[in-house]
Amino acid sequence: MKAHDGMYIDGAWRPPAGRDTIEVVNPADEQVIGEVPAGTALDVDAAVTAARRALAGWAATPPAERAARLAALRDVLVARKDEIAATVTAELGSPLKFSEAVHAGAPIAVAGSYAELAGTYAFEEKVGNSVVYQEPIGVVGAITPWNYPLHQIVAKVAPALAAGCTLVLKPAEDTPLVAQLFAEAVDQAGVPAGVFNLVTGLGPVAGQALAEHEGVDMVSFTGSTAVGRRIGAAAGAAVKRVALELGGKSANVILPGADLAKAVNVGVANVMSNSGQTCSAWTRMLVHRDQYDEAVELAAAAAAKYGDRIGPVVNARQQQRVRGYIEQGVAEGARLVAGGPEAPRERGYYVSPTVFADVTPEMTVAQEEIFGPVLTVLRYEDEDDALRIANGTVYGLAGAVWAGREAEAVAFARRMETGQVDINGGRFNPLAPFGGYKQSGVGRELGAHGLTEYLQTKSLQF
Ligand code: TXE
Repeated sequence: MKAHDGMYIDGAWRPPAGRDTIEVVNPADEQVIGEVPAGTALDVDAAVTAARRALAGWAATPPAERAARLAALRDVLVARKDEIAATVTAELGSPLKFSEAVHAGAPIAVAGSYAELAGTYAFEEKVGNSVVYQEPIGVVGAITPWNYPLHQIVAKVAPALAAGCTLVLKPAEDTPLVAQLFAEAVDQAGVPAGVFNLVTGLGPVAGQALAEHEGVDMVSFTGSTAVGRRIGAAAGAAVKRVALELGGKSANVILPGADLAKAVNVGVANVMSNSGQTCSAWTRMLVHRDQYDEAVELAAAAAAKYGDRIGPVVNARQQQRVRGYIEQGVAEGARLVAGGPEAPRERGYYVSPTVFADVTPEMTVAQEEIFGPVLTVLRYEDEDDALRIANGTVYGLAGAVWAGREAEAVAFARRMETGQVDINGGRFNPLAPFGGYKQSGVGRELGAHGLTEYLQTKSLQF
């Protein structure tokens, strides 16, 4: 795979300050497919300096021109869609069809939505005898994970650019190649030098240097709750804006009267897609006790069909971690009805599509984010019990409700402590705000809410 040996800073690929590199491995066959430079605090500093220099010019660029650059960026991503899909498949291991539809498709939709929003958003508003201006927060440090590597990048970069901010991106070390491709796309789209900068590197080195840099006005982070907590604490101490998209343990609540087979099949597909590496995945299926046995049977059959169709998880560490959770589920008394801890293949970081029945709400597999193809099926007595279980984790990122009547599903969803709920299946909407209640995070991404995160407000009184 093509890889740059430099950092994209101030509109050009520049040699890194140090010599260390990071090997990029294809998790499907464990082959090294490229290497990228491991950035240091010096690279981060150079990138932040470039972003700060570019800030005044980009902030003063009329929104219509920022919108035009975003539209150009979307067009480049469309033109390079096949390359994006192939790159994500090589470094994340996801099946090519999924990479085309989701790993390339979603960021294109999001870039397009911000091309429109940048041109229509009310950056200036009259309120009584005041004029209220929405101004860019400044230089943004964006730190992204590997699970939806391009989507996570675009969900931060596009609204920040629309808002008039400049950025430094530190992408996940497992998936830096699509981040380099994205930097090329930004360049091709004619975004001025210094507005977007890329530093590849390790989290505790380059990531931490970026999060703690005093030239950064806002940190936008997506990743583990443990790292998010530290970044949030450091931002609090420095009194700087922070946006955190963290873990989830979302509930898929199937109310009596719903189409059970559909709800179960879509629910299983939701958890298995991207090999379970989705922060919003519906990893807890909640079923009424009268329908429980039937649902478990359907879920086991659906998971068995996935067999070889899902890709591996991203690396050996994650494979170990997921298999460890499966072992713990068995040890705590949950009943395996599909899959299990054994690696299904000798080569590649694969995990079998796994379903646990007889899961009780306090079990580790029902409380912690596993981030692998593992579904837990829980039994509830009545609606209040279902709600208690649904709300009974530290997380609150997403969820689903299925019911015979839509109004019934909506009423239940309104009582859930969570940021996004799909009603009877739902459909991805790039304009719908996405983000967490409770420990799933701070702030929202996507749509107008996502743009607001990168703005600060000034009012003039007349
Ligand atoms: O995440 P990390 P990991 C969850 C999921 C997964 C677990 C561990 O449960 O099993 O986290 O994944 C950068 N300062 N999610 O270890 O380490 C890192 O380089 C600054 C959920 O891969 O949080 C990468 O760019 N940055 C999640 C990013 O943080 C640091 C998606 C995420 O990596 C840093 C991914 C530091 N000290 C994992 N340490 C979601 N919400 O979608 C690391 N990083």
